[in-house]
Amino acid sequence: MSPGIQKVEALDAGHSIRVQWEDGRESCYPCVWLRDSCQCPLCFLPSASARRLLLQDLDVNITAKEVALADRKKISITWPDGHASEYEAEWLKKRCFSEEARAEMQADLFFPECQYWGSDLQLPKIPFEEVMCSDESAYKWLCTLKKVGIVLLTGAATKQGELVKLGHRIGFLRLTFYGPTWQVQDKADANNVAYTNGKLCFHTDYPVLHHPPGVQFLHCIKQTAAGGESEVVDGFHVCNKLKKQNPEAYQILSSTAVDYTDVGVDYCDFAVHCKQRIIDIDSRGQAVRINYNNATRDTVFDIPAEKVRPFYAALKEFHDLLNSAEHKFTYKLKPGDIVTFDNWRVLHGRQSYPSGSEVTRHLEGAYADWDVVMSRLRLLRKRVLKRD
Ligand code: OGA
Ligand code: NM2
Ligand code: ZN
Ligand code: ZN
Repeated sequence: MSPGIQKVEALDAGHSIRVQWEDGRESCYPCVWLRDSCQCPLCFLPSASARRLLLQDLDVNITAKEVALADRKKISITWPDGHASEYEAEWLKKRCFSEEARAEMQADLFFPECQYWGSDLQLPKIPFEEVMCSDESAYKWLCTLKKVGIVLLTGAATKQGELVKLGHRIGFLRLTFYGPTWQVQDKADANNVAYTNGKLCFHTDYPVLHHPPGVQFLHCIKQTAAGGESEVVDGFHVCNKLKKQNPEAYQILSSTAVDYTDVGVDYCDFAVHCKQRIIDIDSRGQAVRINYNNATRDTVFDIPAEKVRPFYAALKEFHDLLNSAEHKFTYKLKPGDIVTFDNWRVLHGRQSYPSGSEVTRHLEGAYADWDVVMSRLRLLRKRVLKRD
């Protein structure tokens, strides 16, 4: 419950409204935003929770003609053309423009909490069946996936189809050229290095797509006796380390556009090309997405020759930090395990394993987009914590 409103007044020649709350705090709202955010049925379509008002009908220099307070829980504004708007205290409080209030709202929307880890990772585990039938467990799963970047679901059936069920649990899976789900096995004439028995160095999947899959699922159906161990590393944690230890390498990797390529046939034929910075950063220089798969990094390299060697030196620094004993966590999937991880943050790899005439190792894989996963996470929180 938000505090009631003590007083409301126009400010700044009618361009802003100041609200004084019962707890002594105050908030200021620009009139152009208030008019744009009118919740009346002409300006807002509640069934879509969307604005009906057209920007062409918004006067960006608008001022309030009259401001009134109704029973401390609501303010009303009359605009120069006679249009009237009402805003509830609670609605206004959430949208306060103060730095603290905005930070609180953003945290609520985007779950920014982040726990970095290294070789000391305590791999979070939840039974698959619980995630499938309990909202509390599904909420815990997705909260932890967002915060830690990796969660192991245990006890799934050892046959194909479990990831399709998991996809239905969140909403839907991400289709790619490798199919709705895909089979990681040692295959003849493999159309991807993942489909061999070879070692896979730390990578993120599918940097050749402009919007790489945000979340990855790998379901172990069969596991080889020798080799085939999994490795993971917290890419964001390593990026922080690299930035401190070698700012120049960090600068190069976060600014150089690397060419990626993937050409072949699977779900359908494909010829995919893309440019990505290996470390995508936000406006504060913080890593927000790692785009790195050495196998699909193109031999075409669109930078001046003199920048090539410094680039490789920077990449090697990153590679060495990723692979340091301090940072990497090694484990081995058991049949029935499903590892779920943040493919924008966590780099993964596997040890090689012996090849043979029979299939000794089989993982089913699938992708989901963060938008879909975050959507489910918000809905589960609302239900589990009984809040809006
Ligand atoms: C992949 C992959 C890991 C494994 O298929 O992209 O990383 O353990 N597989 O086989
Ligand atoms: N697979 C596992 O970037 C990549 O090529 C990742 C994708 C083949 C679907 C591998
Ligand atoms: Zn209106
Ligand atoms: Zn992979």
